Amino acid sequence: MRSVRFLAGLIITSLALVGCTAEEEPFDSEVGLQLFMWPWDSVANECEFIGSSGVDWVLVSPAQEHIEGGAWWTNYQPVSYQIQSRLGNREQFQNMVSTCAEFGVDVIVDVVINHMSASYSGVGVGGTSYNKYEYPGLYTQEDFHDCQLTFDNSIQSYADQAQVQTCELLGLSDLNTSLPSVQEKILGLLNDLLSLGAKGFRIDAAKHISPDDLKPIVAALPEGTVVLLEVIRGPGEPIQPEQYLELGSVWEFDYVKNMKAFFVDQVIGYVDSEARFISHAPSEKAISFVSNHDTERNGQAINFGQSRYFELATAMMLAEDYGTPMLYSSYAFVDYDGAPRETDGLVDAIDCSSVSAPKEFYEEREWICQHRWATTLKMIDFRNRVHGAPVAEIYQSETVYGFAREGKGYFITNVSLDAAADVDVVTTLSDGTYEDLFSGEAFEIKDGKLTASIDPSSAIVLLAKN
Ligand code: ARE
Ligand code: CA
Repeated sequence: MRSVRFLAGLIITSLALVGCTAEEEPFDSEVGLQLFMWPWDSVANECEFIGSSGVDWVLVSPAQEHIEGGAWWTNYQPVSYQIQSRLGNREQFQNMVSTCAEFGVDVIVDVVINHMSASYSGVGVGGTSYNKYEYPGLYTQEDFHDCQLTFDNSIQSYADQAQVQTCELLGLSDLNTSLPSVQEKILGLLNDLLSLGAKGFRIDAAKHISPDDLKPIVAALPEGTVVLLEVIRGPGEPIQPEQYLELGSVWEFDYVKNMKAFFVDQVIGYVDSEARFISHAPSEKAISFVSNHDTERNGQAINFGQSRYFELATAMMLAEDYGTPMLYSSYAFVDYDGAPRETDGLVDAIDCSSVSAPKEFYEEREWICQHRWATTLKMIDFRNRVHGAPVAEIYQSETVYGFAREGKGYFITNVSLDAAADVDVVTTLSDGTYEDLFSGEAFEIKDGKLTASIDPSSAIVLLAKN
């Protein structure tokens, strides 16, 4: 019964949000969800649940026709601008977008516009015969950069801006994005996706496209198109996310690293709020996240195998007031290249309906369905309810980090693997009995303070009643 009432509450909350127009509800107050490698039909089926959980937008994997092959990353080697991939065809894409729109969920699509394939020749999944630098009806040799800055034309050093933006990333044929004719073709792809109902884009490898080249493309997009840029912050590099902020929002990769340092390595110093955010992109232009498809494979982030930490970090992200949080939902893998299960070159349908909590072990290719975890759903509700309340009363000691959302809510977590922690902390909440959103246990607030023992690897989250 309780859970039914809880869901009904969520539905009302999200309907209230859906009722707001983009002007009333700034992008920074919304919650996103990356559905990595989800086929269009499965996204469509999941969107009713996603909308009711309070998620406002989903980020889906690249939709362009790509090279054939078993690895997941073939989607990042386009061979044409047809909307035809292992995730579905054009009709399925359009159906996904319109179904999600019914439930108040916008679709943001990952677009690969810095490059085409690295693969030298073949036939794409939509039937296009291609050679590297020759993509029939779209691009030919002179549309590509020939950087001549390295022995193989591939990027060797991230310290050299010209290399990063005009040489080949991982050997991928690099479009000469400074050419108006190339910009026009890219714009053609983007407008096509918008015509199918997409709300905006993740610009893949944006770091590798000069902001000067992106500017005319972004400027030509209709008002209200969401532009999110992948510009990974690398220490000491000449290209930094800040150079792209006039074009849109950026993912803050240092946020991901800090979350891992805190939960996995238990380096508590990093989370100290102000010190941490000073070096981050400004909140209103930043996407905060616990992991994406790259960081979960390269060791920089908490990954699905550390599911309890993933759950706690996601909760902390939703409790904080930095950036636009993006949740992540993915599948288990053993090898870097491992793709989800497929039949005849199409990713199999996903069914998350039985998932409500993290598990300790996942089988290879099993869908994790992180966005279905009950604590995550409760934290989305928490985020909506504390909206606008400043962070206050930051508390930190050894393995514990806690903070209030002034008068509205309180979050505290203990990242220790094996030791409980006793705390006696100011919460800004009024006195009374509160139910912890994480454990369901009752906690007493007396003289504004929470006096409690926090279990290892757990959190206590309290929400003001009004
Ligand atoms: C695959 C193989 C490669 C092979 C290549 C060509 O793995 O071994 O050379 O094919 O045959 C994805 C996969 C890649 C895959 C590629 C093409 O992740 O493994 O290569 O698709 O199929 C940099 C970029 C950043 C990029 C990361 C991966 O700046 O933009 O590298 N991220 C995006 C996507 C990726 C995707 C691509 C771009 C390409 O999210 O999933 O690649 O479309 C420092 C720098 C960062 C740099 C990072 C890693 O931190 O600061 O800027 O990120 O190092 O090098
Ligand atoms: Ca480039």
